Amino acid sequence: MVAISSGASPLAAETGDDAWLGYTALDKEQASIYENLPSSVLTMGDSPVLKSAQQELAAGVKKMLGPTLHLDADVAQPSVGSQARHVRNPVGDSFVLGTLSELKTIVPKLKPAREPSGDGYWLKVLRINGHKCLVITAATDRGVLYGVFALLRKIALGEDISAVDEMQQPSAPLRWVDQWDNLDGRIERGYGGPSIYFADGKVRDDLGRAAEYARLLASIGVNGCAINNVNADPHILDDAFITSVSRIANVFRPWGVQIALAVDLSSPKTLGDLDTFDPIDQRVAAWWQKKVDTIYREIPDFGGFVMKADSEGRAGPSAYGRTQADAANVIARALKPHGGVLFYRAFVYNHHLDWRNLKNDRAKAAYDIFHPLDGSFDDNVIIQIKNGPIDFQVREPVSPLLAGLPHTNEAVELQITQEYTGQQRQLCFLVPMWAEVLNFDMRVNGNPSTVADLVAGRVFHRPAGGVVGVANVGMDPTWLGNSLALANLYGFGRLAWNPTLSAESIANQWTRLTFGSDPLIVQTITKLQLSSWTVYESYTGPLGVGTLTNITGNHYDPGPESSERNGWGQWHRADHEGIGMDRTVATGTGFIGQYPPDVAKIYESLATCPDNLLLFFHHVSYTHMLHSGITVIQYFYDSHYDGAERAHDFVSQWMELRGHVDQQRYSEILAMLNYQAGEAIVWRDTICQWIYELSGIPDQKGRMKAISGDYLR
Ligand code: GCW
Repeated sequence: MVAISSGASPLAAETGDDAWLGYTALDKEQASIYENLPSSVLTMGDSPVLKSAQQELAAGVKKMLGPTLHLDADVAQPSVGSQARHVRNPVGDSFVLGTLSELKTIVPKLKPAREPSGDGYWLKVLRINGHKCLVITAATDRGVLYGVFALLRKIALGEDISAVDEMQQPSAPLRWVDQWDNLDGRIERGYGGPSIYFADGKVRDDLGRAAEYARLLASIGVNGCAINNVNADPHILDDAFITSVSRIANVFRPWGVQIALAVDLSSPKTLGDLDTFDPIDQRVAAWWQKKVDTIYREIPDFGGFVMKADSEGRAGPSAYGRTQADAANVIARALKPHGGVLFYRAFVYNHHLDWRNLKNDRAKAAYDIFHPLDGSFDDNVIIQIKNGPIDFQVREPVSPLLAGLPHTNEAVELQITQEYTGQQRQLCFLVPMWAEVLNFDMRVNGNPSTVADLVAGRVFHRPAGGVVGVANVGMDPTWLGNSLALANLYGFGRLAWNPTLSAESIANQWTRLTFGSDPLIVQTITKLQLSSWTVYESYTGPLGVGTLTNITGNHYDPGPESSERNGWGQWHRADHEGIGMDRTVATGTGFIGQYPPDVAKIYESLATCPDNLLLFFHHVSYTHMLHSGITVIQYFYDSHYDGAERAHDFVSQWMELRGHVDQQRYSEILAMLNYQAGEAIVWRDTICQWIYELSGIPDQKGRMKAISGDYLR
């Protein structure tokens, strides 16, 4: 039985390093339901992952409840042969940590209703040798570690675990994050400080922060991390560099997070001494094999590679007239004997499209290129598909390619770093968007088939697949640049594990784990987070218009004309008559025809296309009437004014928390929200003025006069 003590003041300064793993001490009343928890831990095995599990459990219980758990190393046991270091039976009430096969050595009759497999775990209260035990078991040590984090989360959230019996299986086997870190320490589209891995072209000497990151990732069930930019520097594969990368793998290993590298297809030529990188050349295949063998000698549990080819200036198989499958397979075959996988990105498109041709459409590229290759990728290739057909805009439909690869493994790529959604200088909680994406029903063959089911391989019975998030955390104490943005990383992992969780429950949990359970804090932050995506959308890109940001520059400020008259293909086609891209089959680019028929039917017709994606799929006049009963142009004005007002309101909501949240986070977030309120006005005025000048139709409510006076007549 544990003796409960209690603790820390909720107003103590917080830097944010611990993120949602602060394990704030529970107050006496909250802690009282845990009085009967066991006071020792029996760990069945001594792998690094199990050791992390044991230490995490002990640290979490101590911080939240007070007592120090006795670890089994403290319990004297007679030693027998190779089992010398293992305690084989609980000697009192215990937490028992171990795989199911280990557990069965002491509880042979154990028969769970359903056995956990892969990374799944089982939390169960059991009598073993007459002792009450709280068992945390799984098929693998990693599953046990996930079970420990789940149990600690339950305690932090005040859930009763006295008779716990919970089996959890992750939705998809691969739940990875990508980091776009350059070897010089800068991070492409990173807004949380410099790289935690690299500085000045080398792996950092001090990898303490990387180890902390691995712990955070493990706590949300993320099992892989590609550590460098997909715009890959070939030097990542220098033999000497691989040796230093193995130090990163060493700090990740205890947390069950496999590391992976993004690689450049031209490496055999640019780094090696071949005169070609033609994927079907035998010398090229041999080069990759030798390189991969070297990596596995240094990093036996290496996860694999991520590849961006023929995209935004990257080398690709097109240089030799080969296909994306040729490129993927030559590398996948080198990884295969070692159990590695290749995430091959579907973000392949021509960024020199002729904008004058109204039939051209960047959104079509991924499907046009990859769908015909379906079935020709090896089974350790996973096609990594951005959630939308363009590029992480504030609102896009789901990429049709997700339903277009029945014979190929696939993963959906989400963007945690807020490249187009405020760059962590504005609040934009993306979990509601991702929940929509993962639960979107593609109606493959007219049957229910959500994106979550597709990427997990449940629809087409594929062996591998998953969810990837571009995280881009950095050295900033808050990891992502502001402490509220971290809810996106937390939510990513939770949704990747279980896509049926609601955005609300995730926001609520994250807030309690990060800021404690003061009801005012929980209510206020949850509400702010949940409204932030649609608020951001309303003043930066309503009605599915796509990006109105400065697309050729910082991807942040308003710059609606920068999308047009260039080859990047992020067109909104706004002119004096109307706005939107006609992507219909009937009169437009035909993009809609890439969806399964049930979905295509909804988008093709103006009568059924949802308002929030109208301009993504249709070019309409400014006076087109929305389902909501107002015109497109008036919606633009209303949405921008309403959005700016709601962003302003974030400030007053936050100010309710003065004296409740520690001063440091209070002031930092207040400053951010104040700034956001100003930015929202800049957006509102820029976009309203732009669209007014284009359309010549004034705001019915006359609001723009107040800003711009006679200039707008
Ligand atoms: O969104 C775009 C970004 C690039 C990025 C690219 C990609 C890493 O602006 O910075 O490159 O997508 O996803 O490859």
